[in-house]
Amino acid sequence: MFKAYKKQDDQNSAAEAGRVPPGQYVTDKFPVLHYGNVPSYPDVEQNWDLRVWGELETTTRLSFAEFRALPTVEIVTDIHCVTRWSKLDTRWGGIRFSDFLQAIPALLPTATHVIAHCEYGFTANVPLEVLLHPDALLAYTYEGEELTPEHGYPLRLLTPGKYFWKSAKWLRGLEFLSHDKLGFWERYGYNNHADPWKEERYAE
Ligand SMILES: Nc1nc2c(c(=O)[nH]1)N[C@H]1C(S)=C(S)[C@@H](COP(=O)(O)O)O[C@H]1N2
Ligand SMILES: [Mo]
Repeated sequence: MFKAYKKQDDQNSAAEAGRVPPGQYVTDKFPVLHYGNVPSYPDVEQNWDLRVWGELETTTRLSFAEFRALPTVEIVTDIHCVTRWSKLDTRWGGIRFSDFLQAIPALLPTATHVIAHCEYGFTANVPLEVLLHPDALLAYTYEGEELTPEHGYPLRLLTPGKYFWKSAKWLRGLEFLSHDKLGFWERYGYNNHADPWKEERYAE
């Protein structure tokens, strides 16, 4: 065990020191990881929308065109998968989550958590405060290009400071809750807090 960690540490260049959480190694590849199939959208304008419901004044639904008309930003961040690969300086574009909140009906003061609902019933739970970080995006470009189908086209969540499983691909809905509720991987034994710096990989 100790030797394996030591070896990985040696592989990381000095420039990366302090940017790679414990037990992670850096890769230049962009692995694809998910449960189940990759959805396809032959006519995305017709076959895709984003629903928003729960602890807010009214439920709403944005069409593809309405969603893509919202103002966008680009951010550069490091991503850390619980299976131990990390990728540094990844560039993502999309709508900042906090800007998105300005474009939808007002949240109720009771809202504390968000469930990302994805194609085929996949879910991920995230505290609202994590999504108020400026790096939290509803992302649809990667390195300046539209997301590829396997990386989440037409929309994924980007959840800063958490293992990458909370960055839910193929997002179709956001549910605001007044309490926490476990998502898909969290129910399968992943740690609900998912902080890579604390190695919160699995539930106790
Ligand atoms: N809808 C959906 N999103 C998902 C997953 C999934 O199974 N379904 N897996 C998560 C996991 S475990 C990881 S590591 C990342 C991987 O994203 P990538 O394939 O773009 O590298 O997606 C996350 N988002
Ligand atoms: Mo993952």
